[in-house]
Amino acid sequence: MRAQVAIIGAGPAGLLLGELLALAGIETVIVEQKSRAYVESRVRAGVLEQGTVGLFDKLGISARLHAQGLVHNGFQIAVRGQLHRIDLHALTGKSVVVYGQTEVTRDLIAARLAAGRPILFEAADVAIRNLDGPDIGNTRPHLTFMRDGQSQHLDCDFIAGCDGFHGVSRPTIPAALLPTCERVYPFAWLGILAEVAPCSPELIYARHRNGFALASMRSNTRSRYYIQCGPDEKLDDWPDERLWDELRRRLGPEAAAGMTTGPAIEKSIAPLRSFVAEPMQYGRLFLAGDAAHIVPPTGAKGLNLAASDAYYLSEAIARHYRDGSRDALAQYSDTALRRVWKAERFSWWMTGLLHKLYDEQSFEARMQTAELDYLFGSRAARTVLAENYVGLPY
Ligand code: RFL
Ligand code: PHB
Repeated sequence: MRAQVAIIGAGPAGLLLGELLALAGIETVIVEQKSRAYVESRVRAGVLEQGTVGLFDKLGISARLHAQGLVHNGFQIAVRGQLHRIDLHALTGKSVVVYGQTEVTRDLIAARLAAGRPILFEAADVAIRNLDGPDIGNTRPHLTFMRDGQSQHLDCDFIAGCDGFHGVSRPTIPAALLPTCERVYPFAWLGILAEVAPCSPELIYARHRNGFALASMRSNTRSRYYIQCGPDEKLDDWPDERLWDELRRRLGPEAAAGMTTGPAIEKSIAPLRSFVAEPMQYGRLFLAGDAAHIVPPTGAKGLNLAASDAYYLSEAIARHYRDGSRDALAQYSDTALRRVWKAERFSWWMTGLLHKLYDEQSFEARMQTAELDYLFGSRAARTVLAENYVGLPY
């Protein structure tokens, strides 16, 4: 098999990249280790920046997104039982769209397969071969993998490593040439999805002495909630009743009054981490999305960064095929990382602002309270929060 660009991973980064490259007339093959059903049912992100929605518009695949996605012009922050609104639209002129990652991947996969562009699902032992050094040289790399019991070989000009945090792409790069920067937070998020109406028309981020909580949604009949828990806690520690009780407590009386409870359709615990590997390129291998960086989900940035990486990488590759230049390819990492680091900063800041990290009487906890107080009293501070939340420009 041969493609101009071999893409590893059919998550948001790989799928978006594939469609953006197709728009530029560039052939791709996506190699994915899981099944289509598995990829389409992975419950994760929910908030899309306007820039991410813009990419769907550009690809001409945003009809369902606009029909079913919920436009949110603001969100709430609950502190000591009181709600404080961050009016995104008034502060920035922009809004976000609540549309689940499951729907994002479903739309992208449907569009790709309808156009006859290949996704090789259930590919095992994917390996990157023939990367001959850090520079973009002339040697062509290839992929090998197993599919339907047969070993396969995919020749290409470039490889896009879009295989998430636990993929093979990043570990293929010699560690000595790929410095990483990491913060593992001393807590996790327990998430629950339930077929019940949301407790509030807007997202509520709560800072409570027991820990953080978030009320989100997937539609007007499906809710997504998260609470901060210990990194070693187990799902068994959190039977549904305990979880709903704690959500009511942390989100405050107004949210509690509007809350409908119901059985969990999905329940999972995710550790929180900030991570960046740089550069996002080694030879003809380019990393995009979670393969290169992770943010804690507090700022709703992970999927949106996967989208901006896919955009920058598609532009660089398209320019290369158009005018033969390697400059754009060589600059991809720096260009993408400038936006990545700002989102890392914002996600780290939002996480520190809203989670229980310290003893309530500690200096740090008092700083957190003072910062929230300042935020609620200052339009300038709220504007800083809002312009980061809706997404910095590409
Ligand atoms: P993905 O989605 O992990 O996709 C990688 C794909 O690569 C495949 N793969 C391989 N394929 C072949 N060979 C291998 N060896 C492979 N190894 C892996 C995987 O099967 C998979 O299909 O990475 P991508 O595309 O970079 O997308 C990143 C986003 O998924 C992620 O950043 C977001 O989900 C993060 N995130 C959020 N982001 C937002 O922008 N807004 C949000 O509201 C938001 N909420 C969240 C989140 C992540 C969460 N968790 C579970 C960490 C909420 C949560 C709870
Ligand atoms: C979600 O709905 O899954 C969600 C929303 C906002 C976040 C993180 C996750 O900050």
